[in-house]
Amino acid sequence: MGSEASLKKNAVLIGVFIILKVQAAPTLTDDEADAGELRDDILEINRELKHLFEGDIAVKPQRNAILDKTRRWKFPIPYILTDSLDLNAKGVILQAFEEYRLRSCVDFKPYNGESTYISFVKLSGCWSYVGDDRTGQNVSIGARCDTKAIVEHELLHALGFYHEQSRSDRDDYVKIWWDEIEEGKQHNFNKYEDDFITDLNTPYDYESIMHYRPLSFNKNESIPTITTTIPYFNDVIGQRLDFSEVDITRLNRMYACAETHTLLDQCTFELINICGMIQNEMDNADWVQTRSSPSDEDHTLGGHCRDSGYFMRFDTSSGAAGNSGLLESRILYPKRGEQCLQFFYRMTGAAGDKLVIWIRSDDGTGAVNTFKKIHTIIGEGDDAWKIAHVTLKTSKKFRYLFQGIRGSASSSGAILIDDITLTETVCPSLVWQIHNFTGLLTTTPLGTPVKSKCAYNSEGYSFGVSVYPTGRHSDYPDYVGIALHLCSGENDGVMQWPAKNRQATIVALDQDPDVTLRMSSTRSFTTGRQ
Ligand SMILES: *[C@@H]1O[C@H](CO)[C@@H](O)[C@H](O)[C@H]1NC(C)=O
Ligand SMILES: *[C@@H]1O[C@H](CO)[C@@H](O)[C@H](O)[C@H]1NC(C)=O
Ligand SMILES: *[C@@H]1O[C@H](CO)[C@@H](O)[C@H](O)[C@H]1NC(C)=O
Ligand SMILES: [Ca+2]
Ligand SMILES: [Ca+2]
Ligand SMILES: [Zn+2]
Repeated sequence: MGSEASLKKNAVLIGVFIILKVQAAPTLTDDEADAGELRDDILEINRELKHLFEGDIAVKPQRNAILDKTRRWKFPIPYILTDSLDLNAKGVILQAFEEYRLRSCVDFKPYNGESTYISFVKLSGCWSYVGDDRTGQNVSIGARCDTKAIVEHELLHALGFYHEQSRSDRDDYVKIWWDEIEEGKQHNFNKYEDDFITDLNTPYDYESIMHYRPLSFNKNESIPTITTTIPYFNDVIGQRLDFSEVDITRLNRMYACAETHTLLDQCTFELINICGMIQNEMDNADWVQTRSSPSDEDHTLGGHCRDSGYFMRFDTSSGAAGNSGLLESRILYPKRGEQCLQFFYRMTGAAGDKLVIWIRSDDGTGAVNTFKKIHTIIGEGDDAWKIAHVTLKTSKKFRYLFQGIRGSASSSGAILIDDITLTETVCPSLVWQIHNFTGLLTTTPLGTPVKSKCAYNSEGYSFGVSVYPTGRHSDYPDYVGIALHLCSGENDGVMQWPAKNRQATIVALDQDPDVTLRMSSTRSFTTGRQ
């Protein structure tokens, strides 16, 4: 996907989906949530620190990290989360590890006496060394550095990467305004020649999580020190959502990654082999790979391209009530005991058509034959593309299955599925899809929330999310506000109050069908300590 397209898609979808993952329990009502991109970036946080190079690199680079193979890590990398860290920092470090495991072969494990390791400490600012020092090294996650994206950035330094604008060919892509740089800070804009670093045969990447922002080390708070040759990217450089596509390509090239740790399967149904899925032959109907039409658009392309975009369709307009068709995935081999199956579906028939998710797993003899019903979705007759997250818990080889069932003899439509992702990660506790967000933006006054339904986290606390489409304060009119609140739930008499030391993570989900390319906006916070 072109970088411009992917960022546009991302921007359009922020606020459309709110996924809330409460690993323990939610915060109290009206806690001031983090102000999104208003948050300072690494360089502002590190402003007073004198011992750093390029803003957040701990030692002046004298040896080349990116070309010197002795400075590459062996996986898994042993890590220590020291007691100095804030609770929220510990949580986001673990989340950053999971993003690496989803997209690459990089892996981490708790330290157990190894000679080389990463120790996460809360010192002043956010910084790292470049490459493996082979003696054990610190990564600082100081005050205000506790976001997933900042941890991802510092870990890319530790893995051997410099900032994007220090590439040897950077002058073809960005202009450095030397006169606008604060006195004595010019060395932060050094570039390295190609005998020192390699671009791993990738183009200059304005979207990189390793790029400076326009106002880095500036004298005058409104005048940039770095601007882009293609003006569009002035608003893009310095993004701190997640890895870019090129960041991932480079990481996987440098470490010769052949596979990722937690991605089991994904399918957009664009190819005729339908990702190796098969039709069950014991039932009385089949799913059909179907091309988008103006009346039935697929989810991947959303009807933007003619004669392309495919999805799977189960017809519910004919046959007897109860007719069913099973679509089965290929055989998959899980490594963890828990998976999250995410997919988009649309039910255009009468209310009552059913979409049932099954797994079929190893029966003990090596044959994948033991069926287990996991989740049933009943059509509401409302015709919209919806997202589903279904938790599977299997540690044996298995297939996942979609069963379409015609609900009644009067049904007249179809069940469609598209953009499936199966990862060995934990599903969010609450997923909220806000339809027609554009409409809400025009009709909701400032300071007015839209509220989600309440949901339970894994412990039993009940909570919900409020979204302020036009913001919470007139000071920040261009921002969407998001807040978490507790709901009264059936476990209230049993739960402990107040709910302290819990972390909540709110994600505005990028819907790129390739989960490894998603650049969602993510914020985490923890409830107060005693
Ligand atoms: C890491 O930081 C700790 C705490 O400041 C310090 O005692 C230790 O020497 C540092 N280790 C290295 C390798 O710099
Ligand atoms: C910053 O730049 C603006 C616009 O050129 C100018 O009006 C202002 O005086 C400058 N501020 C400082 C502190 O130099
Ligand atoms: C979205 O909401 C606006 C304002 O309420 C309304 O005018 C518009 O028709 C809605 N669009 C869709 C597709 O529902
Ligand atoms: Ca598709
Ligand atoms: Ca069949
Ligand atoms: Zn950096």
